[in-house]
Amino acid sequence: MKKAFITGITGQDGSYLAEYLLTLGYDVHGIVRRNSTAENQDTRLSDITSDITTYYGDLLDQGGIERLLDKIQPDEIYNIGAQSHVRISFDIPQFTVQTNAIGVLNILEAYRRSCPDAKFYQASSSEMFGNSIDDDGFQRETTPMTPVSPYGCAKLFGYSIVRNYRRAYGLHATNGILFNHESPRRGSNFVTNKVVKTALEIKYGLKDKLELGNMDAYRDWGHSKDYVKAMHQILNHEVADDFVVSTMTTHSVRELVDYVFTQLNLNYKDYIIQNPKFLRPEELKYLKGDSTKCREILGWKPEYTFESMLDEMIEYWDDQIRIKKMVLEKRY
Ligand code: NAP
Ligand code: G4F
Repeated sequence: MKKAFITGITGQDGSYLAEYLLTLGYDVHGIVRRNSTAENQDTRLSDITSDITTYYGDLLDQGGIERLLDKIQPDEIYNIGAQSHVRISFDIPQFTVQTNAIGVLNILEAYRRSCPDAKFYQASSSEMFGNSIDDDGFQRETTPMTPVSPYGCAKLFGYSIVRNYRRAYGLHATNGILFNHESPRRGSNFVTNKVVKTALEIKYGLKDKLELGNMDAYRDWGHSKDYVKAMHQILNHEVADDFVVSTMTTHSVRELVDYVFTQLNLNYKDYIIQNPKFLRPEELKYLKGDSTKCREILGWKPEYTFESMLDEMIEYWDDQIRIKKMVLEKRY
């Protein structure tokens, strides 16, 4: 039985990855950060808590991570934990850099010293490209990286130090350069889940407006369930390498909003308010990833489309908001 160690197991990707690895017969271990309220600790893991082993841990605590890797001796390490919100990285830049840059170095050092025969995956991001685009309108593995946020700068350090450790120490250390990916488990302060959830609240009369920032940014949006399969394939490729993972399509935030509201028979123009609070000091304007390398070498391709991913989120939030409305009506 192969052993996997996952940081960020309580998040969107970490929880889907844990479920996916269980279906492949893995023994899954992961770290959970100590939270002052236990109820907020592992809500996304509720279906699999008895099938996995979790430990308290934090990427900022290098000694703790090293002791765990020493004890578990995993075959595969997935470093998915991060402060993952780009706009919030402007509010808490030092914490973001500590976790997303120094945290990567912490776990790489622990890996190098405790279990150097394991394979390592680093959750790198299309945010590292910043506003750099190739002439054909895509970003790919060779596109220059010029990040435009503390988050992107920190992720670029993480990506670079993984490549450095691969070459310097011969470690099987890989990077997945993932473009945006979503699901019902997405945090509701990211734009997809915020739009879908608020549109349903409007439909059920619980809210009357949706406040957004820049609606003219473009993103290449896929589904997290497809992307965690790519993580497993990248780590298990015989040569440690870096791969872009994307749908190769792009949509604006406005198109996203229009699609969701139209599915609910609403006109988004009646409900949107632009609030500067949600703008970023510097914005990444356009993302469209070329994942040819990942498709040709690993045989990966996404099953979800932009529309089917959003339809699943709409269905999920429709159930949640309907229940919330019933509970509120019963209470008062
Ligand atoms: P997410 O839902 O925000 O999950 C992030 C996870 O990291 C959570 O479990 C969080 O735990 C944990 N974490 C935060 N700070 C930590 C620390 N100091 N030590 C240990 N764990 C910590 O993010 P996601 O969407 O699943 O993304 C997973 C990874 O992929 C992240 O590294 C993200 O930057 C990267 N990425 C995401 C996308 C995307 O579109 N989703 C695209 C490219 C790259 P708490 O709940 O305790 O905070
Ligand atoms: O959903 P977002 O916050 O995702 P963003 O900034 O693209 O970052 C996500 O994808 C990265 C990969 O490229 C990951 F590395 C990162 O961890 C994260 O998962 O924002 C998407 C777009 C942005 O252009 C933003 O300015 O939506 C725009 N937007 C407009 N109004 C908004 C809002 N974003 C948020 N979160 N909230 C708004 O009200």
